[in-house]
Amino acid sequence: MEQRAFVMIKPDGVRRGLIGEIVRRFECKGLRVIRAELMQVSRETAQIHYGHLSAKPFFDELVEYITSGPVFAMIVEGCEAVANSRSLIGPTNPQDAPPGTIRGDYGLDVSENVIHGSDSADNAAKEIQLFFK
Ligand code: RTP
Repeated sequence: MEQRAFVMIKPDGVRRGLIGEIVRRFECKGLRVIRAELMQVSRETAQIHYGHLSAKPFFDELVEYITSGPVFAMIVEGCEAVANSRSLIGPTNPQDAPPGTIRGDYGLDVSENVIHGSDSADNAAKEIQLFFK
């Protein structure tokens, strides 16, 4: 099924110069990047995006991290774009992410895990609206 996903290279990924490598992986997989922007996430947007984690002890640190520098936000389109993006990205904790996944190859620690991808079609629609208005 054709679908859209929201994917965001987080500030650590942008700082480390991984935009090209990560976009290449999505394109090689067969997903199309139909919109992309290097943007600074506001604290307000970060708090909405991570609202489901507001009770967690690491919430303030998470907002600091995601607003610490520009992110590369993308809309990715193609067959089962949500599930296929998640499989390219790998599990949340890079320690659990197998080599060959983006987090497995480029991340070390759960607090800076390089990239975000929507976990459902509903959240994809909400995130696209939030980040691209
Ligand atoms: P994301 O939304 O970024 O794709 O991550 P996810 O669905 O794989 O994981 P989620 O549970 O929604 O967590 C969102 C982000 O919070 C940070 N985190 N830090 N310090 C910690 O224990 C911890 N746990 C999660 C990560 O940046 C994670 O991607």
